[in-house]
Amino acid sequence: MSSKDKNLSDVSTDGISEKKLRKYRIALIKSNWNDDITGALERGCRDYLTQYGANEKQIKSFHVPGSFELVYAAAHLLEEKSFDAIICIGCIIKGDTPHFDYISQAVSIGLAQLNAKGQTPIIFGILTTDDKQQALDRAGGKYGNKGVEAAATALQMIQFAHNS
Ligand code: DLZ
Repeated sequence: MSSKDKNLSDVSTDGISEKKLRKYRIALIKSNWNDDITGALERGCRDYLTQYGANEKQIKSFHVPGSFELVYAAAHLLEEKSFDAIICIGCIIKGDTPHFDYISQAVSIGLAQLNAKGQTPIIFGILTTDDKQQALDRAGGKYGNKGVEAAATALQMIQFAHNS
């Protein structure tokens, strides 16, 4: 997770050549809730993958209404077995009700359960923040872009899945 102290965007992707990368298909599921933030995360994610050598056809985007729906969408795509990594992008911001806790818990547990199947790497590109400013800081602001980190993590996990 992007934070004051840690950033995964420089995660090592050594060993995954452009030629190798061309074989892989990546699903990018974006939640439309807090769209200004998730749009920036999605762009960061896509830009990183294309800069790394993936072409547009290899990255398939899907949009869902809110982060809660990411679990269903990821489970659905997992069943299809046509992707080498599934990146989930969302932004859950604390409000006046306990909604934040229910949604963030459901999403993190749901995605972790799918990931634990060991079938396809599921990448957790979801910001869970106290306020909008913290989200902006991590969506291309002073703490980088969590979407970029999600993309770098996906490449590393694809490499892991295919070399282990
Ligand atoms: C309802 C809701 C609320 C209050 N807050 C957020 C949020 O901060 N981030 C987010 O991604 N989604 C939120 N949602 C929507 C839920 O994720 C979900 O889409 C609805 O409860 C319908 O299932």
